Amino acid sequence: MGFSTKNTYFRFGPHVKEARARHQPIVALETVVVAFGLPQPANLQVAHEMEEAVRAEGAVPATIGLLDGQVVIGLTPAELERFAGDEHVRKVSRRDLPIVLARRQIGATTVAATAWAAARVGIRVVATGGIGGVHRGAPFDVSNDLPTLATEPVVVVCSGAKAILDLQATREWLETYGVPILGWGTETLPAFYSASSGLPVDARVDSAEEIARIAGIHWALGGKGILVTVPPPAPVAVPLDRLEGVVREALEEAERRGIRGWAVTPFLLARVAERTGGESVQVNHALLVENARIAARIARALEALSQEP
Ligand code: PSU
Ligand code: MN
Repeated sequence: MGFSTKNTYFRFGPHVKEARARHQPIVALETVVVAFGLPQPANLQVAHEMEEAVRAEGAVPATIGLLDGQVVIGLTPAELERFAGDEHVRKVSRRDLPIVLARRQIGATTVAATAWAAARVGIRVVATGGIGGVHRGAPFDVSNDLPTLATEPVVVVCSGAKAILDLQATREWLETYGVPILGWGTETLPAFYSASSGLPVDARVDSAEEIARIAGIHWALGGKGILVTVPPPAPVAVPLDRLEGVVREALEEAERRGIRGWAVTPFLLARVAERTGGESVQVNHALLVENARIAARIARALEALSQEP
């Protein structure tokens, strides 16, 4: 027997099926942030608000997750709810895909697994909060989000990499693998909770149309991922040094408790949320919705560009 490449491993939600038939712009959204990145009940609320933000900009949201042995592209509201409160949900990065599919478990997709799935079905834009990256003090711990950006032709809209990471090393990694980093109305890389890390982006961009043009050329030249970084909304953003103490304490605690692998990021986010009395959750919430909105505008601009003669 051969291993068939005929794809029975994907299933489209009804709204995404319709959007594809009508050539409407689509934005892929991840589910790890719902299952592991935010506390209840904010998680489900944010997931809905992200979908609404995409719709308000004239695009269609495709929230992605694994159910019953398939990658679902466009979870229904009832399906999405399962990701917000089921203790059996697994965090799925690319290495976990075949395992969770074979076992027909419920799996929330990271940025890596979401971007990978999006690329398989021709969706070119993904929105998230902060991507994974190179961990501080553990340069061998590199999120699969980075190599996925190096191999999949997608625009990932985020507020930089999470502040718990080594941002300079993350930036260098992306440079090595040819991933352009664009700043939405900014010259410097945002730092998730904060407007700026002080590190430069590769180019400041001020419109979705310009991003679409850059992406179109990148792909025509054989390039793959592009990172669009959006500063967190000003009213909720916190100064860079404000949360640094809390982040350091959380990192030390993770080390002391021997937290490793996939569990590191959810642990750190939860600790920072606790120690800031929910302030970090408020910023995370606002930036996720904003990033979804901008991703929708980029998806629309890409769709318009693809229709040019
Ligand atoms: N953005 C957020 N919160 C999150 C994430 C992104 O605002 O929790 C998730 C994404 O799914 C991303 C993952 O892929 O964190 C990174 O995890 P790791 O460092 O284990 O690769
Ligand atoms: Mn890791």
